[in-house]
Amino acid sequence: MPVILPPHWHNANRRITDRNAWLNRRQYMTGGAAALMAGCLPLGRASSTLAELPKRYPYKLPSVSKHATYKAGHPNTPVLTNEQIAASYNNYYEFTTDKGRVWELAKDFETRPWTVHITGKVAKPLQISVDDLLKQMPLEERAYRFRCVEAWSMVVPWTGFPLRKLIERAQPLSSAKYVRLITRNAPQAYPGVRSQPWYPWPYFEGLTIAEATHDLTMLAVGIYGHPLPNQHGAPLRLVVPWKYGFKNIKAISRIELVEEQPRTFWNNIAPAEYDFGGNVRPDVPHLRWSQATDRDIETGTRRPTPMYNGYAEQVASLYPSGPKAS
Ligand SMILES: Nc1nc2c(c(=O)[nH]1)N[C@H]1C(S)=C(S)[C@@H](COP(=O)(O)O)O[C@H]1N2
Ligand SMILES: [Mo]
Repeated sequence: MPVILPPHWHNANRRITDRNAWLNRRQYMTGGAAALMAGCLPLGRASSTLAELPKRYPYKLPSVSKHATYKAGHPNTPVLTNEQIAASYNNYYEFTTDKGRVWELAKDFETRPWTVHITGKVAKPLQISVDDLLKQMPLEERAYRFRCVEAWSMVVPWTGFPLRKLIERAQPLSSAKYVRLITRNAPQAYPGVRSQPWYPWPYFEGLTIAEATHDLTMLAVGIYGHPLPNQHGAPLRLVVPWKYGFKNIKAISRIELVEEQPRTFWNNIAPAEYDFGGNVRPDVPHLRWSQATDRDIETGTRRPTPMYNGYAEQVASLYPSGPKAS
């Protein structure tokens, strides 16, 4: 599979964490140090299952993170977050609202067979298996800062491809103005769907066609150089780094091109708190907390949240009338 080295602005402004160093740290952690380290993980549990995670991947994705020296890139993506910390602090309400437990509840979620449907205002509706996508799409790795509306953030290397490339294959009609994305409808596989029937499942999100076809917008199939673990949204999830985390829908099974602005899961539930755009705006507080800063999930350090999460240079052109209009 070809690996495309992304432009410098996709990347952290330091070396991506060396994978061997990461593995060595894990080996070291199997001793008495493991218990000590476990206490350091915010909400995470360094149980053997989580520590074993990488060994369970059936195959490897091309990764640049083990050998690439990333050039000085974005000032707001200083350090790559520790993989296990990112893998044990997740929002995925289909499993649970407890961020520290998603990884263990999601362990046995079946992601094969998995078909993605692209329908709606397209000349060529498409049904494609995730395995064919993996074979056919040119995969690349990009380190992005990720910012949840709850004011925490991390920096992780995603493997995937621009959503645009998949949309183009379906040949959108000129009437396609928005893209609607839907998580797999699988109540039997999702304990949180069964225990929280008041939510409008399955999870659904949306973007304008310009946002969906923007170069920064990715469909991710991997993280840290291997396939996505279930808690991160396997087998396929959206990554839009200038928007709040809730826009980054997981376990996508359907992509619809539509004429009208679609509803979204969180906008449906709490329209006063979550708008369709979901753009990172430090100047617009959430009804219940400030968005001016965010907390790095590994270091606990707070940074001032930049406009559009630091991607203003790339995305401001999407919002020519200014952020207020978006
Ligand atoms: N299907 C689905 N996708 C989802 C969510 C969810 O609950 N269900 N949570 C969102 C939120 S609020 C965040 S912050 C991110 C978290 O992604 P991560 O766990 O990979 O860090 O996933 C987003 N995608
Ligand atoms: Mo979030």
